[in-house]
Amino acid sequence: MGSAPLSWIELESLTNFSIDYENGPTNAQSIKRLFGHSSSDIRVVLYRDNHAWCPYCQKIWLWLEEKQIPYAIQKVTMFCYGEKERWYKNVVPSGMLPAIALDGDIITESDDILIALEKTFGPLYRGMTDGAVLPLRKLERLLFRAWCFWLCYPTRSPREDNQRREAFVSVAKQVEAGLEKSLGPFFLEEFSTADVSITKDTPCDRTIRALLTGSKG
Ligand SMILES: N[C@@H](CCC(=O)N[C@@H](CS)C(=O)NCC(=O)O)C(=O)O
Repeated sequence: MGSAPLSWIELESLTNFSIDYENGPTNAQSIKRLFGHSSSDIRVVLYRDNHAWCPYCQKIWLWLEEKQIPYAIQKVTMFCYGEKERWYKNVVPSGMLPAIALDGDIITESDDILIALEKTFGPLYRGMTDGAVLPLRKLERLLFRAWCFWLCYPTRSPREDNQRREAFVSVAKQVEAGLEKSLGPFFLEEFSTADVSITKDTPCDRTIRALLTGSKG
């Protein structure tokens, strides 16, 4: 004999969510992160996408979390989900994400944002212009271009498709070799800006699916 599925209210009563959005583990629903500081210590506002998947926003998110810089979050609609909020267009006319307000100054472009944050709060182990980080940032650009060229643009033939796939695999191998060079789990001795930059490219489940199934979906 089957039993009726539980209602949402019944399910909720079985959960014990006591999430500390401000001081607990990172959470995409947070609108303020304090890391034990008080709200008056907040100097940064991060403007990010509602659904927390914009990889460039993730880059800044990760950096702020790793550095434990208190910050506030304002969520913005991406064009693919609907109209961009008018208030955000007043802040950033292009509507592009991410952006930050740092002591009230608006900064866009994820690399420029990280450079500005580093100037104010210091680098995340090794900074954006560090000699060890620069080649890894270049590698990230190659990786991004390779998967995007393979998966975001139509190909004229299976052969061309295969060439792009192989080009991606070749860059992915360079990334793997970069990781293998270090003794630990990060690109350099400690978690750094290099990891933040390259991590931005990893949540691409579409790439993984395409590699595993051979279909671009
Ligand atoms: N070069 C920019 C690229 C940022 C970017 O492409 N952002 C996309 C989201 S991933 C965006 O804002 N698109 C507008 C939208 O979807 O609303 C950066 O590094 O910040």
